[in-house]
Order: sequence, then C-alpha cells, then structure tokens
Amino acid sequence: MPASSTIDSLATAPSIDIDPFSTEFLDNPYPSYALLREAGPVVWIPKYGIFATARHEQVHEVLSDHVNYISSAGVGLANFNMETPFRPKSLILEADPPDHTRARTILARILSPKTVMHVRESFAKEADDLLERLAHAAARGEVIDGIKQLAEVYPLKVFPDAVGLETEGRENLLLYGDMIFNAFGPRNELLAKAAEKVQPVTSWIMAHCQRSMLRPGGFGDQIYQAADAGEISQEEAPMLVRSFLSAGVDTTVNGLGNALLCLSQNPQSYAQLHQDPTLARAAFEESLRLESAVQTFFRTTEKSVELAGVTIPKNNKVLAFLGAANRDERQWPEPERFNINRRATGHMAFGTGIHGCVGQVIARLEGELILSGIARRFKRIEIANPPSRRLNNTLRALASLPLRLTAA
Ligand code: OVM
Repeated sequence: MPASSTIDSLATAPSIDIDPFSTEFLDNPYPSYALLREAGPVVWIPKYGIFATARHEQVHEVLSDHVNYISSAGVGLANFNMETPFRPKSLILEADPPDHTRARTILARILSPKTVMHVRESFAKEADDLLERLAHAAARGEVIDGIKQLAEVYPLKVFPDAVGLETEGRENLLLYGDMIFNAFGPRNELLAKAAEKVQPVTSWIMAHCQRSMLRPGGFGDQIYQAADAGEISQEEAPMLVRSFLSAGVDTTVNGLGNALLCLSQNPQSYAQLHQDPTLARAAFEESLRLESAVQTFFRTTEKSVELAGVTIPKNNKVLAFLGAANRDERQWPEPERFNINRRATGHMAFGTGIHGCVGQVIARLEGELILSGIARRFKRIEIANPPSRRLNNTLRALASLPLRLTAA
C-alpha cells in the first residue's frame, strides 16, 4: 500500500466543545458521556487541548498499553514534562516500569489476598458494630446520613487502623483525598477551594508517613520493613505510605456511598439482596460499574500512537473516561440499568493493566461487608430526603444521602 493511502485512511478526532470539569458536567456527567461515546472512539477537547475516549474498547486499550501511554508525566491534566507537579510524584501512580515495578511489588504484597484474609475478621467486626449503632438510631426513627454516618465512617476506621495510623486527626485523610483527586483536573474553582487547606493537611499527612507514627506490623510499617530489606530506600518508604493515605480512603468512601445510592434507588434489587445477602459482592461490583468512584484518569503519549485510526502525536494528554466506558452500550446490555444479576466484571472502575487498583481486594472486602451487613439487618433502605453532591474533578461523590432504614 502506498504511504499516502495509509495517511488517507486515518481518521481525525471530532472536536467536542465541552468542559468535563465544569459544574454542570460533573453534576450529571452521563448525558455528556453518551454524547462523547457517540461522537467517535476518540475525540478532541479543544478547551484543554487533549484527546479523550469514552468508549470501553479504547479506554481498555489505553490503560492496557503502558508503553505508549505513560503515567510518569502525570495521570491528571497537568503534563509533568511541561510543568512541575503540585506535589512530589507518587512512586507508583505517577511512574513507569521499571521504577513502578519496584513500588508495585511491595504494595501488591502488602495488599495481597492473603493479607486481606488476616484483616477480614477485624473489618467484619467494625462493620457489624457500626451497623448495629445505626440500626439503633434507625429504630428510634432517626434518618441516617448514608455518607456522613456510614460511607465516611467505615473506611476512615478500618483502613487507617490496618495501616497503623493513630485515631486523632483522621478527618485530614478526607480533606487530602478531596484535594489530590481535584488536582488531577484543571486549576478551576473546585481545586482552588480544596487547595485552601493544603498546607496544614499536607503537613499532617507527611508527618504521619513517618515510621515513628505507624504501629509496628501495620501496612505502613511493612513498607519500612521492605526498606530495611533493601527493596526501596529509606527515603522512598514514607512516599509509599503517602500512596496508602492518598488512595485508600476517599475512593472507598465514595465506592460505598455510591453503592448505597444505587441500592436505595433500586428497591427491587435491594429486595433481592435482602433475600440473599451473598449477592453483596455482585451488588458492589455493579455499583462500581454504574457509579464509579473514580471517573477519569489521564495518560500521556510516549510517542506518536494510533488509537482507533486516529493519530495522537507524542507528548499529548489522553483522557480516559472510566465512568463512560462503564456505561458503553457496545459493552453492556442496558448499560444505564442497575442490575446486580449481570456480570459487571470487566468494568474500568479500578482501571486495568499494570496500574490497575492495587487495593481492590480491600475495597471489595469493605463493600461486601457493609452491603451484606445492611442486607441482613434491614428490610428496606429508602431515600428520606434528596441527596446532595460533593463535586470533585475526578471523584463521583456525595455530600449527603439521607436514608430511612427499616429493620428486618
Ligand atoms: C498515590 C495515589 C494517589 C491517588 C490515587 C491513586 C487511585 C494513587 O499517591 O499513589 O490511585
């Protein structure tokens, strides 16, 4: 084939005049996701000068190809080849092999299914205690805030306990999460608001990454043990603890919060879960698909690459809409429907490839324990008052979810 016909066959990405980080978009991104998927497999967003994909096939392709689509230039809008990162780069999230591999190996070992078997009992007891308290409050006729009293409380207890963090000051983890997930987006009003508190929150976080602040034997201390063994340097250890504190709380808070929303909006599904609480894992998985806590991540092209026939030049940002891929009608029948009987695995809520969520075993454990605990205790879970959103550049998050819980 002559070279010119190869070029002729290349598509150009349609230009879409949309701001995926505007208030209107973030408040309800799903109609815009449909528009983006329909426009083509790859689109151009002139507002930010980026390529983007909202279809499952291409999101999967981008995330699976860490050679062409790198993470070391940042996984947010900012291109670290052109501008200084707002904080020292994560040794795992914002790294490529072989650096990434060293960090990943350690975190994957600490968060392995075997470790998780060990924490299961204590995570189960905490879920039980919390739900027991909420059941008492509900029995007194109180409306329960599914976010403030449940989705924020549980991950803020069990995960920092496992890491080995003191109890005092843990609210900083939520503020920090809000900040870093906003920081993957543009420097808009949301980031400015979150960044107001950046200084005290960051110093609290960094202080608590030190070994002296971490209970011996916990996940945090285990990172220092890997440093003792020479797998990483002593200077790298606190940076990996920082990854636990960055990625381990706000993600699961919203994973749980979104699952509670899905179940309270779908009484028939909830009735089924109540009948058979072993469906908790399937219900959690389906809510991850339908309402993914992390909605977007970026990559940067390492060289000129072709994606669905579109040439993306070197050093360009590519936005992967995880939350849109998870509703792609090319991938899922009735994608907008919450259906706990479907096979939701293959969703992109945890990403995929070498950067796929290293904590997903813990996240699923938290989801299973909370949803099965609710299913056993309550006959009904209903929305008592309209929920309110907490807009974030990356997270699909609720500020409140007033619930009426009816005892079984
Ligand atoms: C990290 C990090 C921060 C935010 C998210 C994340 C979803 C990782 O610091 O390594 O993964």
